[in-house]
Amino acid sequence: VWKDAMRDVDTEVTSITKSFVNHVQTSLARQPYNLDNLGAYQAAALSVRDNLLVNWNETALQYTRKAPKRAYYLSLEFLMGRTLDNALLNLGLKDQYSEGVKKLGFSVEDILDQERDAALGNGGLGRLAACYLDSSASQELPVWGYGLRYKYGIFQQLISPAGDQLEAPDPWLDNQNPWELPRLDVSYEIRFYGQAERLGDGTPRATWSGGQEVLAVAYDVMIPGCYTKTTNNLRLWESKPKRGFDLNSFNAGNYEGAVEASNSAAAITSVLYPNDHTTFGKELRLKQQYFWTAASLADILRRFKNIGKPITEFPDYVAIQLNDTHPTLAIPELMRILIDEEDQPWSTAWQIVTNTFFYTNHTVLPEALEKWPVPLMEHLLPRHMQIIYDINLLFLQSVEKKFPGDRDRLGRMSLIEEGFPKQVRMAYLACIGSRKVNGVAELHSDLVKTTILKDFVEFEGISKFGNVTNGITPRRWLDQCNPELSSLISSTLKVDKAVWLKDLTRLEALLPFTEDEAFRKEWAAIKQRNKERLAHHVQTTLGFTINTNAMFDVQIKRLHEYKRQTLNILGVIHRYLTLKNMSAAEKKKVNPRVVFFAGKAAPAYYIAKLTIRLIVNVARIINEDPDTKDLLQLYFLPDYSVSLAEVLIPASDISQHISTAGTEASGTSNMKCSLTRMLVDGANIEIAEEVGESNVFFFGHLTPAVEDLRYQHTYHPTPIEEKCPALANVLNQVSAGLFGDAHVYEPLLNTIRQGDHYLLSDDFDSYIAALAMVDEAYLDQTEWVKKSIRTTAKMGKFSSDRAINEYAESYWNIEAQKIA
Ligand code: 26W
Repeated sequence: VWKDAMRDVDTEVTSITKSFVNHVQTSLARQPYNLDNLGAYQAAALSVRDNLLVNWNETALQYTRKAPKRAYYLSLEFLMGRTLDNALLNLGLKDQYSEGVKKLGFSVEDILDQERDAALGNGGLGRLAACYLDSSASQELPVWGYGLRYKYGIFQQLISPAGDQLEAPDPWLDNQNPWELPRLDVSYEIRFYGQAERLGDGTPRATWSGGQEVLAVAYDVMIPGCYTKTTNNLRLWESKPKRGFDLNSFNAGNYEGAVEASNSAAAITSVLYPNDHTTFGKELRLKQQYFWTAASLADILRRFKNIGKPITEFPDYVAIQLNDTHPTLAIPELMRILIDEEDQPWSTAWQIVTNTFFYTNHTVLPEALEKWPVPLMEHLLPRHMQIIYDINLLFLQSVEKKFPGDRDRLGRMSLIEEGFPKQVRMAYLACIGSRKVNGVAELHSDLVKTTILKDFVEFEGISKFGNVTNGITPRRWLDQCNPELSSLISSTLKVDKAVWLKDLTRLEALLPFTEDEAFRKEWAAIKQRNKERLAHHVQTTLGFTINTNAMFDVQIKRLHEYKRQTLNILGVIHRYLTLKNMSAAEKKKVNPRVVFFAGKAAPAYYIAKLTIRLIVNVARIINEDPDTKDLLQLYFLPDYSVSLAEVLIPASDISQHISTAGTEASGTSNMKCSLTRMLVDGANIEIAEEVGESNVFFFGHLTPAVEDLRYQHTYHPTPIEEKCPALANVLNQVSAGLFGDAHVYEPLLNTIRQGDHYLLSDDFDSYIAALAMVDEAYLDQTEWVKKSIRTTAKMGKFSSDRAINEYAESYWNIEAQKIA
């Protein structure tokens, strides 16, 4: 329907060149004949934006007219990457634009390459939010995102000559952002600090006054669906001072004082916190969380009020998804509005709240569970702290009723953790304030229910707790980043990509083609060209020459001990040492391998940064060693980003997902790499269930064994020399300075020698054995390509369309809206 016969491509191309030239002259005020690629990108983006705006307006209008129930996705991170290519593909205009700009003397690739990533996120959680927006629009669901418009996104990663990670700011807005619309007319006043006083009139009401007030101003980002008119909205808030500056101070000659308030207001949305899985209890971060949830709720409430329904019907029109605990303050904030401003009784307010919110947990690592010090909360948000105490009191009373006299349980379940200082447990607040709670893969959701929220399952009943296995958008992660594979699939299946991209289970029809030699050849040839594309990229950006006849092995994700990049690099060293001891004849049988790492470390995460340094310095030695360099190469690619992932993933033969069992909630790059992968964690088990165990390489201990092993490490430690001589040897070589810096790596190596919390010494031998199996399997190229095809064919489940439909049906209760 979308690609209807009425579309006349020639006319489209002509109107594209017209609109392009028009934007060059009138929006950019430049001349078409001496335009550079950046100018061409801007003109093309503005011209595409015109298309999006028409659809975006119509979508908004229809939602307003029909007033369906809507869902709002609150996420502190949206890792969007680039927009132009995605928009062109979703609009079905890529070919027309390519031709149009070619006529004007540009290449579409060069133009696309000018765009800076919108990198308003750290890793998995932020990219998941971006995939869900794409799927919501593509599935025609009325879903809006709410986030913050950080002036600086995730830092740019540089690697110093010594191999250390350095961080530079990410000024992504410097060249202007054609994809956002400032909405200076949409703004809200947000209060901090001040005094809260209960009215004491028999109602639960209180007043909150004084303190600091800042403005939240809306910036809207269009989210086009794939082959549909539906174009949803991502609303990002920017902070601004309520008054430009203090005129009294200015007039009194105190110029610095005059801009101080203005600076502190602007600081709220100035930078994305670069921490993944760790909190530091920083006041500015808490300010960000409240600023964003308060502005979003005010906006949602205003829209609801326009429908003219009684406030008790709020949950019939609004579902709010909390992406991890970061937006949990929305719960006491909605209570505050309902009680203090709408004059609702407590029980009605709680009823509304607990039917509106849904909470997704993304990690069970204890250090990643957010807690805020009570004194900080009391100071910054005095009214919310009162409300949290009230919620807690009533909650604990009902627990006491169900489990009389169980004091331990009350202590465990309290929203307030005792200690100095006391802390508010945000995951518990999110849990009791929500209609439903879910994890992000079967294994992870089970762990949520049996570990961190066990008491809550016992108290509230199991039916409140569910699972929605993560997904990824096949538009970006197949069609856009691997266009040749996409067209091979369409031509082989004789199905337009408009169909299979929106119903990824159709890929199953590829299975019979595993037996088709011509198809397999083409499949392998595309992989080869993708490898060359990556090699070219590395050559031009870093100056390294890569052996494209080797197996490409990637580990691409945030640096974290639980993800075990260390296991991988120690495995590489083991391989290197083994190669060094081989005869020429033995070496002939070895399959060359290139190992790529990419990923950022939190700036204060010392051990993660040391891992990067080790990788870089091992690479330096290995890549120069004439004995081995044809058989083993190692690269750390700096500044991992969505755009770099789009080049790396289609080129990979194998991707490593080797976290300690039970620690990775889901993982999503495992889905993107849609070929052979490793270990028993997160969604990997479900991937193996789908694609078949023969197409993945598992190793190591399983989740139930982890606790026992850790107990052994603590109370009956065995020296590594005894337990795992191969690993001991590798550690000793590093200690001895084989890769330079003799003592520098000791703190990293000691995490394994002492405690070994992530069980490297337990899993090392079976890890090496699994890698050998991978080598073995790769030698049989026919079978290897079959594995690759089978894996892709069975990836249907991991489309984010499937995931978002589960949320829509089983959580939010919203329906698709056809935009005419
Ligand atoms: C406040 C500190 C903080 C910051 C970020 C705590 C926790 C987080 C995130 C929840 C970390 C994260 O990104 N988790 C990842 O979420 C992905 C999407 O569900 C999963 O695929 C990953 O397994 C999980 O680590």
